[in-house]
Amino acid sequence: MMRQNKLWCYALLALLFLGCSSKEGSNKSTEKGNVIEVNAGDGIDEIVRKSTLVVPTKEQYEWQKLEFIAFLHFGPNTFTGVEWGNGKENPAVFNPTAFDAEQWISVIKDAGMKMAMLTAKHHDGFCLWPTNTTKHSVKSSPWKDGKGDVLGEVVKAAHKEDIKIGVYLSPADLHEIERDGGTYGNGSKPKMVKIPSDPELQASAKKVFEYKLDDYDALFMNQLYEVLTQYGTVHEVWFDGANPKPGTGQQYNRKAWYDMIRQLQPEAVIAIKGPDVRWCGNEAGHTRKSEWSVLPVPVRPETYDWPDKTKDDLGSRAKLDGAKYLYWYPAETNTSIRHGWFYRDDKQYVKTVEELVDTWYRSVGGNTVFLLNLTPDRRGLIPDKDAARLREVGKIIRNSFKNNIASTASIEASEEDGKHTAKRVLDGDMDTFWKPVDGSEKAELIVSFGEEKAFNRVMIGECIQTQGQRIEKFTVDAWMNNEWTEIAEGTVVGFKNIRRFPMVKATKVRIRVLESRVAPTIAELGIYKASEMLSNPSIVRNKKGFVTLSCKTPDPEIRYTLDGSNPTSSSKRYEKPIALPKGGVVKAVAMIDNGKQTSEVVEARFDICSDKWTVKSTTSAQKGYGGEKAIDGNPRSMWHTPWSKDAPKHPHSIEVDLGEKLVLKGFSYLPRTDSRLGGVCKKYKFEVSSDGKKWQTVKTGAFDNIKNNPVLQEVRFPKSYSAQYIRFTSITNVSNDAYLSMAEIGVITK
Ligand code: FUL
Repeated sequence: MMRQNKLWCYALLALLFLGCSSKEGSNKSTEKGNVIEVNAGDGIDEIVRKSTLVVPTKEQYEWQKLEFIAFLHFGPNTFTGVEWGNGKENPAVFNPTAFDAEQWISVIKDAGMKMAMLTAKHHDGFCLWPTNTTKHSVKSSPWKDGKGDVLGEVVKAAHKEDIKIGVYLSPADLHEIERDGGTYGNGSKPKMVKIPSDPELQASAKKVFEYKLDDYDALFMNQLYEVLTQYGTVHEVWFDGANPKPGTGQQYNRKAWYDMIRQLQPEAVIAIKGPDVRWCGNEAGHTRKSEWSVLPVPVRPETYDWPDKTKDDLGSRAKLDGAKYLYWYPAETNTSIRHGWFYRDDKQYVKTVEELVDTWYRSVGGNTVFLLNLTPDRRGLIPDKDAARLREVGKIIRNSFKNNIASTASIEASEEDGKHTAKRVLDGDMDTFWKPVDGSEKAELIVSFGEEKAFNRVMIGECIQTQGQRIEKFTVDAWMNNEWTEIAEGTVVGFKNIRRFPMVKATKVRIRVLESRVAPTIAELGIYKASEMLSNPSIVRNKKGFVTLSCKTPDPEIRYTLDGSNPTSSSKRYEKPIALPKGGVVKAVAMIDNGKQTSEVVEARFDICSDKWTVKSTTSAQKGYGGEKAIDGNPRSMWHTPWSKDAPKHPHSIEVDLGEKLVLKGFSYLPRTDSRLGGVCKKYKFEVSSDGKKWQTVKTGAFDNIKNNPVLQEVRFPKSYSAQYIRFTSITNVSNDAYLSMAEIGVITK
């Protein structure tokens, strides 16, 4: 009897609970927006449901559709060969000899890029347009007798070709730190300032703004005003978080910047240190396996300061749990075609077509916009080598995606919600979509060709503009030999997810959504036959100085040269490791089909090898991470100082005996190559000695931008030194803590 009573009680409670929750259910808001608040009592299921209500703003969606856009780093650094100028450059250094913005735009267009974003002002403060705010601009340079306007010419050329314009305006301004009476961090009190401040501009202004600004902020906002009012429509404004000289006390009124941009250029997205577009978190072109556009943010976006988001997982269910606000904050993958953001010289590494296409697949096909940096040279042209590669990239991408073999196929779904039929996936319209009923988190689509088709790419896009981002896991299966075989798998989709796999032949393709939020949507599906590229050879040299050439494509013939010329089918055939202890240039090409199909010509430059070198001492080392790892020719191993609690602090030194007297023209430092920043050196001292006792300091300095872009650092001395011993001292690292790490140390003798 007791038991029965208890059961009744439970049943009653359950009914009450169901009643409450269904009542609650009917009250659930379905309002969409680019920010959705999470309520204190919301459980994870409700948060996940809410995350599907988060959609991009119109401007964010228009930006996402651009897919592939160009950065252009150009300025005094192009002529001085540094990554970060110091603000003290003489404007006379800026003097391109054959500047032609139309060449830039034609390369950008041929590469398939849709926007050109110019560094109108980099950290050195030099303005590439004739500003009224400072003398430090093109007006003071000999280029076109001070009458030139880089931004103006880029805009003119871009508009002719229907390329959109973005502007990068560095908030950090070293010229305003360094010049006498400079405004940056001068301690001035913010006061109400009219923008534009110039009376003439005010007289013709459609609107005069007024904000509380200190001296530098006022100057900066006047610069912003000029670029936003004198050059037509701007579609992206890029605010860099980097600052070569932090600690001046300069504060920014970012809210005022954003407010003015919204009013002057309502179509523009505000990127990086801003609310619309997120930095992907690195400058190397690394992409996440799962790139979410819906992220938790801890405060209302209006009060957020947009810190860099570098973690791998930014938006999984685990990250949403406990969120305060859910926000549409899509990622932009930014990386440079060369090592470094500015043109340096002809020896500077230029990424291959293979590398660029691969990054395109991972970024555009991984739910981000690909912002690829181009480096106009001292002539004022995109270097020929880079231009040719970019044009090839455009050709490959266009050819690969010109024919969607699914467009004439038939399609059926495991389930439809009545309105959003499977057919919509193949109607070529990103605004229509297929969707099963809410609650069906798993569902599948089957595309039938009616005959066997060959293909190696599948592209899926969600209808993010109205349905947000929902898919968490899916597979692509092909119907071959009367059964389904899984040919690819993926995690999140968002605007676009492209899967690459070896060519298959099948009559049907199945997309199985295995996990999703509420219910998946698919706006478009594309199936393509892309021509496969022959892999480029890789060129690796060991400590002993032997160079090995290899290729991922099976059984290619590899031909190479050592005299700097481009290898052809009659060049020397690679058979065994090549001895190159003194260094040199190796150029190689892979060929199949008797030379009918060839890879790109790739090249590697080596200096003297470390075979004769020995480490004399290091100030300290973690067990297993000794100094010898810094000269072992293996970029994956490293010297690392101890990471115990009471670890020795900076400075840290390594002394190397080169085993012979050499004429040294410089040195190189390769930071750790595992994508981590622990112990990466920032400030250094480099000394040489002929006997290992008496030392001479030949260079002290800092590796500019190494934190964001930890690639090989090559430092040339103003003159040569003859020495047998070298000592490298790390004075600080990028995080200002105790550690130092070093993948390789090298010398420059060429
Ligand atoms: C970084 C800057 O410091 C680099 O010089 C470059 O402009 C890159 C895009 O952003 O933070």
